[in-house]
Amino acid sequence: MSKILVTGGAGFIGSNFVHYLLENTDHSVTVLDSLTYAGNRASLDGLPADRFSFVQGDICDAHIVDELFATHDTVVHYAAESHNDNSLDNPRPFLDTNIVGTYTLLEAARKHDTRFHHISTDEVYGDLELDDPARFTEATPYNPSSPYSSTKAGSDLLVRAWVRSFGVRATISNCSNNYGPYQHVEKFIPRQITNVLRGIRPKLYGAGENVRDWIHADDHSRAIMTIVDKGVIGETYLVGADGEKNNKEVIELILTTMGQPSDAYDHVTDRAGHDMRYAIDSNKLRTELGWMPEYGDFETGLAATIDWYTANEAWWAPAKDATEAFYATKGQ
Ligand code: NAD
Ligand code: TDX
Repeated sequence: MSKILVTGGAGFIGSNFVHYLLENTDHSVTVLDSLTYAGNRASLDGLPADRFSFVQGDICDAHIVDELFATHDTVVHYAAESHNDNSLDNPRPFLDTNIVGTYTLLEAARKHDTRFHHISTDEVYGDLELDDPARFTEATPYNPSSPYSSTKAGSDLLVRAWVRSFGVRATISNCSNNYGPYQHVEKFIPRQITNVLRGIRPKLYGAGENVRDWIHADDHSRAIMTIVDKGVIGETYLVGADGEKNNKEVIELILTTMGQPSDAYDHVTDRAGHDMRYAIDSNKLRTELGWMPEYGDFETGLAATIDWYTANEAWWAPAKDATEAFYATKGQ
């Protein structure tokens, strides 16, 4: 039984991980989250008070970080500025949280000899061509495209350096695109589901040929606990569920699942520098640590996600208008 500190636990993947931990293990959990626009305390409502606590604070605040590392044996680090479109608009918070925040946590892990797991993204590898059969592996060279992905790449390199130079007991995982409940309405899948629910036409960037490799957030959570329990210190593990689909297919699937004509969407201004394709080879995690995704079927997971947004309008409605107003300023 461990005391696990989860940074960014009020965000999308972090909150799913906290729910997973409390339902499937006997660990106790503290969340450290500054509740930016992307954090939502309601995602953690109703959790058992004897095993769960919440601290509102910034991962760049060395004092609060030091106090929490002194009293937890394991840290799983999700906190980040996570949205590519925002990073094109204003990169500075990405440097502060993703680089300086990760540095602040690593210094505390070094001081307290804390087991540290760093959550990262497949976007650090850049993108692949549509006709390239290759997938990313742990040996793929870093080649990030956006301010977001370059700061995540920088944070990964800091973790590697702190392992090698200071003996910090850290592992890294790079995961593909997640979907599931509690994802902010700025992101592709929740934006389109909530658009349909609001009677707004879904918005596809450009021609929509860009491919993302979708994984359910619960499969990601299981992968992270597998790495925390069995991962080799200093190693990187890629996490993916063989879920490649292009954006046009996904938007059409959302529309038909929600009872709409499959062409009832708009093509809007493309994202600057838009990565074409991500694809993960997660063989190392599967063969060395024995993890397997449990959601074999994207259609079923997507239908459950649509049901969740339909049933939880009170969770997403407060962010919807401001999100659409921001996109409207960019013709998106
Ligand atoms: P999110 O934007 O939904 O949540 C981020 C959380 O971090 C929010 O609760 C926010 O309040 C918190 N936060 C931001 N800055 C902070 C700071 N300075 N101090 C404390 N808390 C802060 O993000 P997400 O989609 O859940 O992503 C979580 C992590 O997973 C990120 O590191 C991201 O790079 C990585 N990741 C995401 C995906 C994906 O598909 N969403 C895929 C692979 C990896
Ligand atoms: O309205 C939209 N229309 C559209 O076509 C939005 C918001 C997005 N898109 C496209 C852009 C991407 O090709 O859909 C795809 C997915 O977009 P996002 O949800 O913004 O995700 P992406 O940029 O792929 O990054 C996500 O996965 C990797 C997360 O936001 C990152 O945090 C993670 O690292």
